[in-house]
Amino acid sequence: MVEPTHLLPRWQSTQRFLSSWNMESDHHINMGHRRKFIIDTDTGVDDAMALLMALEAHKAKQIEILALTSVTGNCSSYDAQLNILRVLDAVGCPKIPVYGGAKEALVVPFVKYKHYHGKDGFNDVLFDSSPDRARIQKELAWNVINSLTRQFPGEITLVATGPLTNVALAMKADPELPARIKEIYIMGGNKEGIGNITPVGEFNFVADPEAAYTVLRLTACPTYISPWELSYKYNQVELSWRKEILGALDTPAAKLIHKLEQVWFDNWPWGDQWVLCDQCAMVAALDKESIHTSTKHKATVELGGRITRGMMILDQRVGALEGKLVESLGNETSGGANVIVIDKLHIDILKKYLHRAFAQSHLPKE
Ligand SMILES: [Ca+2]
Repeated sequence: MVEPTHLLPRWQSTQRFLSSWNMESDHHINMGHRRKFIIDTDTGVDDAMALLMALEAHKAKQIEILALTSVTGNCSSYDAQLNILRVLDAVGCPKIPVYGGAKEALVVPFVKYKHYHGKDGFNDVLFDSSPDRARIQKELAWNVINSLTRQFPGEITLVATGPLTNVALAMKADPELPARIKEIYIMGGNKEGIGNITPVGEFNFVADPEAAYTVLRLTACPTYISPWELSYKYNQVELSWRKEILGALDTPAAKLIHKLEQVWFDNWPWGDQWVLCDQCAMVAALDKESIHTSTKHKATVELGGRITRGMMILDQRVGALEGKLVESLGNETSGGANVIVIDKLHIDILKKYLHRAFAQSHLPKE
């Protein structure tokens, strides 16, 4: 379908990004070119699964992970680094560089009253050994995001599965960064005002609303949002499939996730639904064919509000997508659509990537 030009999102006004939006060109990329990834993570349990999905694709040479950066969210950035190393070691990828990142939110430090992933992000389960922290690189997240995108302009897919603090800092540190990123996949925000940490707020956006606001305001490439509603309401993967099919796998990757998730399974509140968050953003990043339905929106993030701080706001008024209502939004986002909200995934493709992630060997595929 040829879209009317007045509905084109702002990134499509820049010719250089046309190729990253075009499915035909994606097919070409998947056929011969190894896509480059940076993954920014506040490594909780769902981040660990998302990382395993990416690492399997890395080992299969579908993608190349250039850097893993940690951010404070589900746990401290410090603990997130250790968790990343544990995941890397489970699948034989110890050489992928890991970088530290923001220790707190941009403006208002986030105070957690409930530790859904335990205090350490990995449900406080015990391990026999601990990876060597000397493996953490000296360079910091926002610097490495900027330096790698300078090295590979227009080539890097950025996947953010935690609060957007590092990404916002990187964009603020170098205003040219948004033009160098190929595409961004974010787990965060909400499209129907359904919350998980506040009545109307999703955790990653509420943990650092100013960072989410900044990234949505400055982004200049196709920016995919995997919102809480996709995880909670529109993505029905059965817990019984998780337990019977994935539960039967005993690779080191599967054993790691079994151990982490068991804490939740002992007191599971979601019935026969296996709630997935970062995994949804990751499968979309790995394989666009997994996106069943998506909608372009002009989005921003509420920074005030007694109850609504951190809520993602979609401007659905007539004229918003064409960029005609800039003044009435206080110039928060210039132009029209700035995000693509993922409304629904192909569950069979999501399951395929999850199964590959759990089933992968603990050895590198070299
Ligand atoms: Ca996360």
